[in-house]
Amino acid sequence: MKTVYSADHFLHRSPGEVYLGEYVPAFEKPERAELVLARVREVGLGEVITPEVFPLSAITRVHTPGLVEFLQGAHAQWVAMGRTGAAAPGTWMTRGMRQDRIPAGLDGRLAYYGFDCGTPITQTTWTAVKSSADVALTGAAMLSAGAASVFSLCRPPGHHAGSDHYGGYCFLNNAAIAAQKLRDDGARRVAILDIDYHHGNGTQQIFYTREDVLFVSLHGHPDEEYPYLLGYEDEQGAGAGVGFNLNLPLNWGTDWAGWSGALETGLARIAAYRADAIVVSLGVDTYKDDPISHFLLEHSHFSQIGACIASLGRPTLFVMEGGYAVAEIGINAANVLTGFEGAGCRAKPQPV
Ligand code: FKS
Ligand code: ZN
Repeated sequence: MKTVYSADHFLHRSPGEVYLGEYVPAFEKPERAELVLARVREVGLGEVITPEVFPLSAITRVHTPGLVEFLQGAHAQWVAMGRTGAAAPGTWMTRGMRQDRIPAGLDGRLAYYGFDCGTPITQTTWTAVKSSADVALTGAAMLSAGAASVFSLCRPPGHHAGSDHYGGYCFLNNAAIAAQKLRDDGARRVAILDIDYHHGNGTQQIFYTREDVLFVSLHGHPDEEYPYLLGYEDEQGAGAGVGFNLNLPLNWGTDWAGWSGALETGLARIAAYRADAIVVSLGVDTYKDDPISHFLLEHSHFSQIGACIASLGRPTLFVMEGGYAVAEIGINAANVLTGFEGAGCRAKPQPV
C-alpha cells in the first residue's frame, strides 16, 4: 500500500490548548505525523509519495466558499488588527442567535465558523490545511485509478470540520473531500467508516441528507465525550439520506470485546450497502494509553481492525485522523494498515 504524505503539515503547529481548565501543550502536534511516517517506513508498507495539487473546487464540493475564504484570510486579518499569536474565537453562536447572517468583522466570523478554541489559525496554517486536503485527494485519485488501497497520512486531521464550520483540531474535512472526489470520479456508492475515538460530526453533517455516501461511526458517547451534541444512535439521516447514517456510540471504558462488536455491526451495514469504495477515518485514539480518550484497545487489536476492514474486499482509502499517545501512534496506525494487507479477520462480515 502506498502512503501519501506532505511535509507541509509542519506549517501548522498549535501554540497550546485549554485542557481540563489548564493551558497545556497541544496534543495535536507535528511529531504525530512524523512518527506515523517513520513506522510506515520501518514496516516497509510501501512507497511514500508527495501529493498532487488540486484546485479549490475539489474542496468547495463539500465546504462553503465562505469557510474556505475565511480560513485562507483569517490570520492576515488578525495581524492587520494589530494582534499577535494565532486567530481563535472567544465566543460562539448558540441557540436563539442569528444563523443566517455572517458577521462582517473577524471576531464575528471566528464565532460563526469556529466551534471551539482548540483549533488556532496561525500564519502558515492554511498551507498545511490545503496540503492535508491534497494528500486526501491524491489518495482518492489513486483509488479511482485502480489502487486497491492507499494511506493518506493527513495532518491536520479533518473529521470534525463540517460544510461551514471548523474545530476539534480540524479545518477542512479530508475524508469528506476524498469521498466526494471518489463520487465525482464515478464511484456510485461510497462508505465512510470512522473509527476515530471522537464522533465525526463534520462528516455526518456533510452527508446527512445523502444516500450516495454512507456514514458509519464508532465513537465515545456524546453524553460524555467530545464533540458532544451529535453522534447519538437516533441520528439516522434525513430526507434522501434516511438510513444512511449509522452511529455506534460507546461508553468510556469500552474494551476490545465491546468495540469489536460495534465494528462488526458497522462492517455488516457497509457490506449490505455494497459500497464501490470505502474511506476509513483512521484515528488511533481508541488506544488504552491515549491521554485524552477512554477506550481500551491494545496494539494487537489495531491489526485485527485492519484485517476486518479488508474482509469487505473493497477499494479502501485510509485517511489519518487522531491519536495522541504519540510514542505509540506509529505502531497503532501501521498495525491497522499491515493488518489490512495481511488480512485474517476473525469475525467476517457477510458481503451481499
Ligand atoms: C477544547 C478541545 C477539546 C478536542 C478533541 C479533538 C479530537 C480530534 C480528533 C481528530 F481526529 F480530529 F484529530 N478536545 N479546547 O481526534 O477527533
Ligand atoms: Zn479523535
